[in-house]
Amino acid sequence: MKIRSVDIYILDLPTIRPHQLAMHTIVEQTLVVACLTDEAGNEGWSEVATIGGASYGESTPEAIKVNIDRYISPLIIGKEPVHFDKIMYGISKHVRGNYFAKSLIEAAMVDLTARSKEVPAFELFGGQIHKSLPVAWTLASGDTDRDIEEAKELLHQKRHNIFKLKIGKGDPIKNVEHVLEIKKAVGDEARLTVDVNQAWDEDTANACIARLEDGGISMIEQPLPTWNNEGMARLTSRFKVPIMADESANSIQDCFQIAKHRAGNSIALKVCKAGGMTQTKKVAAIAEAAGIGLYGGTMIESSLGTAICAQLYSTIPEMKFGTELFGPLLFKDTITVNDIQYENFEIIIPDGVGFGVEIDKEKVQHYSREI
Ligand code: MUC
Ligand code: MG
Repeated sequence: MKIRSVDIYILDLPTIRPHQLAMHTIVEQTLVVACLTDEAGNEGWSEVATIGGASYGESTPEAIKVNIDRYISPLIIGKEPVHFDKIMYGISKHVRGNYFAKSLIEAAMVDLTARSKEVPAFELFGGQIHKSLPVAWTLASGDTDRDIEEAKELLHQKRHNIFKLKIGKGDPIKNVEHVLEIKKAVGDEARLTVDVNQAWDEDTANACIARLEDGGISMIEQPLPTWNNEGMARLTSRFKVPIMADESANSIQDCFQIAKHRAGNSIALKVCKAGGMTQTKKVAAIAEAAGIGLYGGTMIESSLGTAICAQLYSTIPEMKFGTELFGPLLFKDTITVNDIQYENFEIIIPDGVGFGVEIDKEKVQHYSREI
């Protein structure tokens, strides 16, 4: 059944507490949601999330919407969504970059297709391998005592035993002390990682990672700016603690270069960064071939975006570092009728038809805003 229309919504969804990253503090997360309708009136829905307008990455919510409305929609109207890979190849010939926009459109075609076949979307990606995956929580309240309290409570609830600490804002030495204080408080009960979000130069990274490694921190995510693959390679060979590429690992070509130059020995997958589910599977193949460990990353999507990532990650054989698909738990509200389930430190992969979550159209309207 051919695609008849494409509707793109920008939503601001409030968080349960401020979420502080090196470059931006999230109090309202901006989501972009797509609805594709076919000629029979069937719908396919998808979501991507963005962080801090243009401060995290190049894809802003407004650019995603405008570029889809103007340049991508005309390339998919009248096409059969079941040909999503062929259609995306066609789009790549006319639209450069714009990975988040491409990811949003591909996922909506996947949802439409899976629903028409009455199967979960992971059936279109070779089948589900994992029924659940480990899930980290990000401690990012901006306050050490509050982070410790949060970690202890979540351990007690058996919701998370892997914590990622957002650092990189302010004095690097204070950042390290903050991390080590939390590590001391939670001890061996939890695994702690840090995400610097590109905030350090190489000298700072060398000094800080040495102390973090000694302190038992188990992963260092994107310590250097995206342009500094050579620096990332030097850190990777110097330290035993895994160095993870996140913002520097977007397209399949980026990931190939990272693998080739060992500019990181682990990669944070994010469906939106790679330009869609199909491309993310290709990133996973590059990593598998190069012996690079994979992590199921998030841009802090709500339930729909999280279901898309969860279903895709569930088809990848080796998710060495687990996932951080905690997004829905950071929001005050949801845009789907059913919630993602978390149990015993893991996310349960939704396995209903499509992405396994049903959109709540009233909520989409309620949280929508104009450009
Ligand atoms: C990022 O940089 O990884 C993921 C978890 C979180 O707290 O922020 C995001 C973005
Ligand atoms: Mg990151």
